[in-house]
Amino acid sequence: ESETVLSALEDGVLRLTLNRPDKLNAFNEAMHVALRAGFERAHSDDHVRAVLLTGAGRGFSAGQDLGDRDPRKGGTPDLGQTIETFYNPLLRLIRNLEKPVVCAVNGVAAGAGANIAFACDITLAARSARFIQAFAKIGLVPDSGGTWSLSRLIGEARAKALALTAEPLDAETAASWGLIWRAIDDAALLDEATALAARLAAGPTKGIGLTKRAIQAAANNAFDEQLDLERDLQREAGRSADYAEGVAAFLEKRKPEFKGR
Ligand code: T3D
Repeated sequence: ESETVLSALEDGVLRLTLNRPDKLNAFNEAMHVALRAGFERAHSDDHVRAVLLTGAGRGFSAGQDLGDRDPRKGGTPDLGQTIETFYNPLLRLIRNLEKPVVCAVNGVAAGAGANIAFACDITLAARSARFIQAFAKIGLVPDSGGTWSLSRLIGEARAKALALTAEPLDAETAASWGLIWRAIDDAALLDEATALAARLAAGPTKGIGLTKRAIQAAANNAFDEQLDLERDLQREAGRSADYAEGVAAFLEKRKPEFKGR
C-alpha cells in the first residue's frame, strides 16, 4: 500500500493528508502510526508552527477500517486495547500540541473520523461534507473524545440525538450549531484552510499555544482557578520574543515579524 498519510511542510504549516481514498481514509494500523508520527513531528520540530489535517479523495475519514474487524474471521477484538493503543494517544497529541491544528474536512467524516475533526482547534468543512456518529449503526459508543466534545460544543440534547441515531449532519448545520468553525464552498476549502493555517503559522506561536491550553483548561476549572491560570500563562507569554516584537511593531506602526519564540 502507498503512504497512508502524506506529509508536507510549507510556510511553517505541516500538512497531513489522510491517504487511503479507496476506503474513504478509514483508519488501519499503518495510518494510525503514520498520523501519530506526523503529530509527533509537529511537537518536536520548531519549523512546524501549525498543522493542517485533511483527507485525500472524496472523504475525510470513515473512522475505523471495519475490514480489520471482520467477526467472520473469528475472535473478538479487545476494542479497549485498540482505543488505548491507537485512538487515545492520537487525540491526546492533537489536544496537547501547543501549536494550532486546522482541520479541512473535505468530505464525509464518520465515526472516529468525525470526532478527530471536532478535536482539532479550527475545523472548516466543505459544504458537501457530512458528519456521522456512525458508531450507533454497529453497536459501538462514540470514541475519540466524541462524547466529551459533542456535549461541550453543542450540548447534551443534540449530542445524544446525533450519537443515538447516527443521522448525518451537514456542514452548514454543524457550523451554525458551533460544532465547527465554518462551512466553505467545496472548491475553495483547501485554499482557505491552507491560508488560515499559514496565517496562524506566521503568528506568535508561543502565545497561540498558551491560548489553546488556557481555553481547553477552562472546561475543568472554576472561574477563580481560570483567572490564576490566565495570570500564569500571561506571565509566560509576556516573556516571549514575539510579544516584544508585537508591541514594538504596534508602536512603530509596522507589521510584526513573529519568529515563533
Ligand atoms: O475498532 C476499534 O478499534 C474501535 C474504534 C472505532 C472507531 C470507529 O470509527 S467505529 C465507526 C467505523 N466507521 C463506520 O462505521 C462508517 C462506515 N462507513 C459508512 O457508513 C459509509 O461508508 C459512509 C457513510 C462513511 C460513506 O458512505 P458512501 O455511500 O459515501 O460510501 P461507501 O460506498 O459506503 O464507501 C466507499 C468505499 O469505502 C466502500 O468500499 P468499496 O465497496 O468501494 O470497495 C466502503 O466499503 C469503504 N469504506 C467506507 N467506510 C469504511 C470502508 N471500508 C472499511 N472501513 C470503513 N469504515
